[in-house]
Amino acid sequence: MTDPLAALSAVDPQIADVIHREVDRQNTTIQLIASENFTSPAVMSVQGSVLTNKYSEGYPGKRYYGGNVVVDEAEEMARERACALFGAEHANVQPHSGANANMAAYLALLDPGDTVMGMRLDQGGHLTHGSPVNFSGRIYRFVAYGVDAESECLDYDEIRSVALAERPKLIVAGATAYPRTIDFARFRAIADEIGALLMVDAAHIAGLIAGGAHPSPVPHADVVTFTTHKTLRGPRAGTILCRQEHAAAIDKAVFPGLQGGPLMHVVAAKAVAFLLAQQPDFREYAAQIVANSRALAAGLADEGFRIVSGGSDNHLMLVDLRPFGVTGKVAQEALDLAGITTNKNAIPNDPEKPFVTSGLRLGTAAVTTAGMAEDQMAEIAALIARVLRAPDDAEVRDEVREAAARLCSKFVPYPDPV
Ligand code: DSN
Repeated sequence: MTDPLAALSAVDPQIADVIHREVDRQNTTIQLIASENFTSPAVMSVQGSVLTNKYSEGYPGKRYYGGNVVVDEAEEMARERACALFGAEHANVQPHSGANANMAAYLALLDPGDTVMGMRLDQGGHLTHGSPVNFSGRIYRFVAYGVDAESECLDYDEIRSVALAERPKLIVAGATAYPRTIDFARFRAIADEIGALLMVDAAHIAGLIAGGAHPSPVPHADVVTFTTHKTLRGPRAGTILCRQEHAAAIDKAVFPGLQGGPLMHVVAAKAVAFLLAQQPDFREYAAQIVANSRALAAGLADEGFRIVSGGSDNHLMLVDLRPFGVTGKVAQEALDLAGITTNKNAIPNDPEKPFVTSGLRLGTAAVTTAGMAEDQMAEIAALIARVLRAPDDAEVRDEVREAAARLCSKFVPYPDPV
């Protein structure tokens, strides 16, 4: 087969080599980062197309440049497919990322200094949900909610108490490290009680929602933001869904409020991802992600790890490493050397610093795309335990790396050159 990077190799062999080696890394090591996935060759071909050349500031039919008649169709398709997939009234498919989508939503709905309620970063939220080092925490007055100390699940009575005391203009639901189902109807009821708007950051679970494996926030939220590259398996980017009453404000916030020209090659790739997520096999995929997450969590619990909140209802779990006497940092580094890619993550009320942590966050979206199922999750749990019982043992790490490569050779995400 011809090497699709042959032209690149002739111009820039160093970057071609980086791509070859990264394909090899993704094909031969186990990918368990909860926010990652293996996007399809179809999506990647659109991202590498001539659509990258087009300047399209504005929206379909109302652009600031000529020559948009063709790409307008791509953005219309992306908008229509996003609305159909999620049952939304309006979609803006231009945000370059999830952070941009959140920034645009705040710009549309809030004034600087307004009070907003979001989930604490160290208990599962996101930087853009009010961290003091992020624009969100600097421009708006964020108040935080977290998880219950005992159950490690969202405590809706406590969330309601904070909302009644603080009267935020906007409540942000959604998380980057929360392993349980989120009750969006409860959030709506709390928002309604104080006359607040409700925004859901569904970045992590967008694919589960599309595939019917997690309840949808769309009927309950004023605005839903998400990324398209996590469980949704599309290009690296963001999207905003909203009720019609917010459509004009959201569109104005994205452009000209926040971004210039949209990345039309990525907008078109989002259209492809939305189409693929409408297919029946995507529902099977979403259900298998959750089945795999439950199986991996159960396998790790059997090995002696403590699983935060006792399990997983979605694509991810948080693993408390303290029973093994290792930190998240040590575990991530040892597993990396053993061919298992993970990220250290704070667990609720973590005594360690954020760069060290006592936990790992593991997700099953990518391994499920590769075709792995429950049996492989049990195998992976055993490999992780083997490494973390002796994180400094190079021989163990080498043996596990070989075992991981053997496992991956049966589930290769990119068997053809990309
Ligand atoms: N970096 C993403 C994640 O890993 O969850 C959030 O932005």
